[in-house]
Amino acid sequence: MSAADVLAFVGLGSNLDGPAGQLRRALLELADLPHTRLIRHSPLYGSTPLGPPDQPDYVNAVAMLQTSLDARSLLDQLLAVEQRHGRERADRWGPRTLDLDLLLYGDEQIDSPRLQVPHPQMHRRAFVLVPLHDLAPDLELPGLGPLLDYMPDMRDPGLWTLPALQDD
Ligand code: ROI
Repeated sequence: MSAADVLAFVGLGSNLDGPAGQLRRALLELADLPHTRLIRHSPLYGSTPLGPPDQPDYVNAVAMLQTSLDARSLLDQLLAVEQRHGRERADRWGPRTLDLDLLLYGDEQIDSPRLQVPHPQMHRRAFVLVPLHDLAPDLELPGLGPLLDYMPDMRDPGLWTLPALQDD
């Protein structure tokens, strides 16, 4: 990792059009981004929807990237991947084919209209916290403190693991 490289974490979510396949293809596309390496990703998890309950369950995961892109360029790349998966940003809380959230970008705190890092809701969402913990249990969330302080009650996290090579 060169001095210019940053570790970034991306949350993936889908609940439409073969969610597990959407995530697997998205992971391949993340591995292919310019100036970026996919270091590893969490298992895929099933999760109950946060928001309106009258939508399908989600599949969620988190990816760890090493990148020399700046945060905004990385965000642009993530939006382009979403677009290729037919993402329409219609309903803020509605179902989606692919959602890619830039969760963390090194130890930076960014608060601009287009980009907030750490992602403002991440520390409240089991479907982000649990896969992030799989990748980096000792992580510090910039401005928030240790990831471990936010881990959900694992007796009922609304989250379950999916078989590694499950077909949709
Ligand atoms: N709920 C779950 N379980 N997983 C998501 O990725 C997800 N994404 C969303 C909302 C609608 C908030 N609910 C979600 O954007």
